[in-house]
Amino acid sequence: MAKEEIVVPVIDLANFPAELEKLAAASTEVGCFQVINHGIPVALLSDMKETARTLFDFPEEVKQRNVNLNVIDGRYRPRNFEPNGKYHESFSIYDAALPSDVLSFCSALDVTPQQREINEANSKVITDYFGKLHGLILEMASKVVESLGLVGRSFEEWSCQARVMSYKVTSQEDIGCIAAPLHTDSSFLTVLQADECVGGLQIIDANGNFVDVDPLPGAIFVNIGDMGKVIHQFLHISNLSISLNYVCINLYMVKVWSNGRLHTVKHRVVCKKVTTRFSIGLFLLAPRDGYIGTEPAFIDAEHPKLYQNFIYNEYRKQRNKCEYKIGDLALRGFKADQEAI
Ligand SMILES: O=C(O)CCC(=O)C(=O)O
Repeated sequence: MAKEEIVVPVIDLANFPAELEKLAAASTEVGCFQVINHGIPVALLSDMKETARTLFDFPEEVKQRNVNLNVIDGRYRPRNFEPNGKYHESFSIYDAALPSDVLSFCSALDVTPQQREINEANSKVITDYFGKLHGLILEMASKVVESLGLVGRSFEEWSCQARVMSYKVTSQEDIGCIAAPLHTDSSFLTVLQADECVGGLQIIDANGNFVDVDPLPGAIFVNIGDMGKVIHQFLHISNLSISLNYVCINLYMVKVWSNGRLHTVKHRVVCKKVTTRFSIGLFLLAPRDGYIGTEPAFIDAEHPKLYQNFIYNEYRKQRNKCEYKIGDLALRGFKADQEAI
């Protein structure tokens, strides 16, 4: 495929079920897509970006108060936190699916009366925003699974981590440098408001080429993460073992039966402009009890279990030990034919 071709599909959320087949192709072959008509008001997207700007302007000691102890990497990361992290700074909210946790994130940053005043306005935007983004991630996860033939699956009980990110590029010499190294996400699914004014997000396409994701104004970028790879296995569906909507079987079973698997996309961020770039991501991580497993109903002789059941945080620990945050490396120790690490 030539580099000029559009490789990141656009999914119109107002056009379902007609888009299901396109969604299946995007999720199994490309591993990402941009979603339009997602229902999050454009004004809220730009308010959230402005709010992000004010959060990063807070003094360092205030930003350091952002700590979530119950998830690995659940805290504010200053620039240079990681060896390649010269440009990158981020806040974390866990569990951003819960309005109470989102509010705790906001109040943790109230230190001075002035910050409290700023945060009152910020809190409203942040809680509205993550309420809507959570609704979208649930809808997209269900639709991705439905596109492969499994109808009515809910991800309501899954925890989510949010990251509010900034990449500060101050010199022309930095253009072309890596702002976030190549990685896969530790989530099942990620929804991301990328900075449409700056760009810089790149994915690896089927031919191993880096391709720019040019954000469409107002669109949300969605990508499949490592847990999608593990859980894809429950999508190898036996028509004997579950009851499926018959229309879905007809339309999508061929894909599921032949080479149906979610594709975990590798991506990175490069410096494009001398400015500060903001992006906001929500990561659908794992069921709240922390266990990731393959549903027994979907394992059969032709589709043996690829991964052991494991605890999500154990996988995150392994991932942190890997020099490159690429899922295949972190998941090695969880293959079904191996002893757990
Ligand atoms: O900032 C971006 O556009 C991408 C962020 C990213 O790759 C991530 O959070 O996994």
